[in-house]
Amino acid sequence: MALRVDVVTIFPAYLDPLTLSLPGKARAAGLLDVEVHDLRQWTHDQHRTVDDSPYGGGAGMVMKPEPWGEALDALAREDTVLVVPTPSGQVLTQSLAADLATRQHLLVACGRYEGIDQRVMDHAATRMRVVEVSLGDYVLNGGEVAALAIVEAVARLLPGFMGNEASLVEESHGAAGLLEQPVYTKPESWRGLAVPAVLLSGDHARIAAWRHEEARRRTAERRPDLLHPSQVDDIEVRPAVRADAGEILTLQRACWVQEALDNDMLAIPALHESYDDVVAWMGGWTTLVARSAGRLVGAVRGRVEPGAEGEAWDIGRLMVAPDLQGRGLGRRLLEAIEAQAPAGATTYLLFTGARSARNQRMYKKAGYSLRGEQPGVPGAVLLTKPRRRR
Ligand code: JD8
Repeated sequence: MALRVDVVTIFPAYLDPLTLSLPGKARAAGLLDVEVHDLRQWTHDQHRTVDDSPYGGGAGMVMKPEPWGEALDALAREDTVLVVPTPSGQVLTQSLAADLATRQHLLVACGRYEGIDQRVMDHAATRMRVVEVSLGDYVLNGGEVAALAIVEAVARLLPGFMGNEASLVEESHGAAGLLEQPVYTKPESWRGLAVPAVLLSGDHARIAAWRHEEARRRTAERRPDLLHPSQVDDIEVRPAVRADAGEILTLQRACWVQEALDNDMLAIPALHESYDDVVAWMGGWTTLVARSAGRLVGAVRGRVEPGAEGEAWDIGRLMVAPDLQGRGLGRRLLEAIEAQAPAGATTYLLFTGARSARNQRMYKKAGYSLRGEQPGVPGAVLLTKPRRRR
């Protein structure tokens, strides 16, 4: 079902770009149906008047309610969302665009002068959802530019439009909420400037880790407001040392209580290990820890799976402090331990609770596939991922 968008303005030609490129393609693909209306068709005087002086005095003119009232009467439907660009609105975000992209009918009211008489929005709110939106903290002369941005931001999120929805996930403000990492294309060297070598390595795990780190670093530099404390620069991922053992034990107990309860597996080994047990296994595994502001907030281990001809990199004990879960640190640690795999490793494998839905979702997003019961660990499932090379 196409998204219907009606735009009302006193400058219809301003919206001509909606017939071009992206919105144009969405219209051609039957995903978007846009119509632009001249507000003056709902005036009845010789001068087709749409504005008058502001009550209470002051500079400029205000848009009259009557033409807008008639326009909304003519265009509104049962499922209409009235979108009103205004510098005093909520700032347009990817999540608002995604919300609007789920709607059936958007009616975009482009104001001019000092704005639209407030009673138009107040009256509309008695019969439809009204969303007052701002493009950002700067002043434009009208709502048309914002209308163009809103329709483009929404149109490209329409199911089936982008062709590969995957790219929507990776982009700025996408699921990870980070800015984009720098991008490069041929030639490998330009005016003495080279492409980062990792991008030519064919090692997809290292490339993914580099891109995530670049996206996170750029976001921390340019838009720290987009980052959750867990993503702020001060999180350092480094090889574990003996002195980390006590905190690893504490984190392990904290993380595996939830895992054991979720999977009714109170016998789970990680929950019953002692400090000495942790010290012991740190000697046999490559172990990474994440520290923030002097606190151990995450850890993970990896080793060559015994008996798999050195081809399997066994990943385990991926832990993120409960208060910091769900913010990408787990994914960051997973990419970091994957990058530690020796050259001969061709597969990553790990297991998690059969009922640990969130863990499994994260692993699948990272490219892992479910492989069924984990041998020898009832209630756990095995997941594997091929180590992709060019
Ligand atoms: C709608 C009239 C002009 C605004 C007096 C200048 C959005 N991010 C944004 N900045 N400005 C707008 C915007 C400006 C508009 C209208 C949107 C209708 N004006 C007015 C108040 C001050 N003039 C916007 N979205």
